[in-house]
Amino acid sequence: MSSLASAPLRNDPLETIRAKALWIRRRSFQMVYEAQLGHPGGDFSAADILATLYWGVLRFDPSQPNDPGRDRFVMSKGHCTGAFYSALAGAGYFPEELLSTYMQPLSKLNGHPNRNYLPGVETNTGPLGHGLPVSIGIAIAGQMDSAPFRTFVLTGDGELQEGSNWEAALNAGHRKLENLTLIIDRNRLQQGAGTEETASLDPLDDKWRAFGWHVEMVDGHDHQALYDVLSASPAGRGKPLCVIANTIKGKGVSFMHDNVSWHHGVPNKDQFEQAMRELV
Ligand SMILES: Cc1ncc(C[n+]2csc(CCOP(=O)(O)OP(=O)(O)O)c2C)c(N)n1
Ligand SMILES: [Mg+2]
Repeated sequence: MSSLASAPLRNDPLETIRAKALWIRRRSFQMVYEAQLGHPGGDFSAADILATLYWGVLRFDPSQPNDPGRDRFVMSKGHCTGAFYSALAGAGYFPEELLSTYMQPLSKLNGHPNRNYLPGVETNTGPLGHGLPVSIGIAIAGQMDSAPFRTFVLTGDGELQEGSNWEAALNAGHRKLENLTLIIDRNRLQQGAGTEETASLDPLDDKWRAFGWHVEMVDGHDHQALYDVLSASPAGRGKPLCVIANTIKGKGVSFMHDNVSWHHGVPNKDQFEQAMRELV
């Protein structure tokens, strides 16, 4: 029997979540600076979501990463490993020192997360459009077992152009997977351009409703709002939950805000130092 099945929410105070979000931004940007590789714009749009999940919402024990009662989190926007690995290390899944090996030859910390290398990674991601289908499989298994765990998945918004998401959306709605929560990092930018000029998604909330989901829209940088919507019990909702988190790509560093060149841009020394001065 899992020790986590009836564990309380992690429920750290809001100040802790804020501090961890800042730490994720600083630590991930250092990783990207040292490796001269990464996706810092999307790391920063997701930092507050990840901090709220790992320090406010998810039930997990990093010393028992395979505990059957754990909540599952799937980082479908798997290119944003700077933020994801920082969150996992900060949450205790592996030593912080490992973060310094980011992208190095033979490192366990590749550009895309690999469940065979790192505890806390539920499934390999990076090729966009797979995290939601896999999460739905996990949620169906939980539903069949009447298991109490919840499954959370974070996708990008550009990622939703992958058709696999919409097949998954149809199935989750049909199966009324109330144990499943999709969070969309709605930063309105993808690689090289805006989502709306590439293949428009709006009205995004209506699309998910039409597929049988309950939809909530929040400010994806407001920890309290994220906490409220993600921690609410799904019991009795009878539908999967889609949280559209409105975010800013590059959030936290002025010259990166909403700037598409920081999708996979990497900082020089001056930019890194300015970012560290701003991220306080
Ligand atoms: C199937 C697939 N096609 C292309 C890519 C290359 N790629 C990596 S990130 C990205 C854009 C993703 O945009 P979005 O989902 O909006 O992510 P975010 O803005 O949060 O970084 C692309 C095209 C990929 N990883 N997988
Ligand atoms: Mg995006």
